[in-house]
Amino acid sequence: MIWHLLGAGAMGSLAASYLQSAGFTVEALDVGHHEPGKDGLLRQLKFPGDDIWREIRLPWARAGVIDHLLLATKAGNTQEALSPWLPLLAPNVTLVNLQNGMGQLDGVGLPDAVCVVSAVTTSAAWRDGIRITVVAENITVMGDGGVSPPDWFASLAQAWPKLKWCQSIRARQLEKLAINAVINPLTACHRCKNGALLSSTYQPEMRDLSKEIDKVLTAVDDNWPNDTLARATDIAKRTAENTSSMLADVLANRPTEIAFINGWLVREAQKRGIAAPLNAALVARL
Ligand code: KPL
Repeated sequence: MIWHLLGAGAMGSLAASYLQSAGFTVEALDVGHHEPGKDGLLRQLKFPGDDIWREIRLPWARAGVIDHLLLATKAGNTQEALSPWLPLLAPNVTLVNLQNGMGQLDGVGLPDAVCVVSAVTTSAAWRDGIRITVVAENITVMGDGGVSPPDWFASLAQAWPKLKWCQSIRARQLEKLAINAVINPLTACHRCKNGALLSSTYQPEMRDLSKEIDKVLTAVDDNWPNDTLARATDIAKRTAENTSSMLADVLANRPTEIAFINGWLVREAQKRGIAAPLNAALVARL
């Protein structure tokens, strides 16, 4: 089985290393920024507690049908990155979506029989050139709405720490979205590491934003647990030393994923006639 990787950033490369450790072949799809003179991509990863860099090589994909795709581009690049590969996707391609945010696959032109497996992780890693520092290997859940996982999942779960199959994946996606909607924009606005949000300076802002997110998500999902502040606080603690992906984007002058995180919440709020001024302000600012 060949897995194709679209988006070899921090999380995509980390997932590729787990796939390789599980014995799968991983080939990279070019996203248009070909690293010159190379027949593939080189990545070096440092895991928590390690002081060595582990090297992985991802050859460029050979021509052929793509039947297993790991999508890990920035949410805003989804359409542009996927478009050239759409004609090569098998009608029943399995697409594991490891992106932040919601709504980015809407209308991109995937085959009708695509099986989308959503992956939700609170692991944290950041990339500097070819080097990826893995800050925390936390729980990752995957699911496609079905009770039992596909065949490949058991081998992957041997290599991917704390990977679980989850039937109620939509609830997990909303929980992750809520966490990202607090940590990412606040760290990006204040240019601080995730753990700094725990200081008393940022607590009132974190609390008010979490409350507004709970209000919107309660309208989206009757079973929303209303615990955004507690969850965001827990993840800020567990990933204290990480630079959030949104702050990394701001520092590198890249577009942020705000439209697919807080922007998604603002759109859901608008559909239901709910005010979400704090989220709207963050979208406007970032
Ligand atoms: O997902 C993240 C991100 O930065 O995008 C968290 C979990 C907040 C880790 O930084």
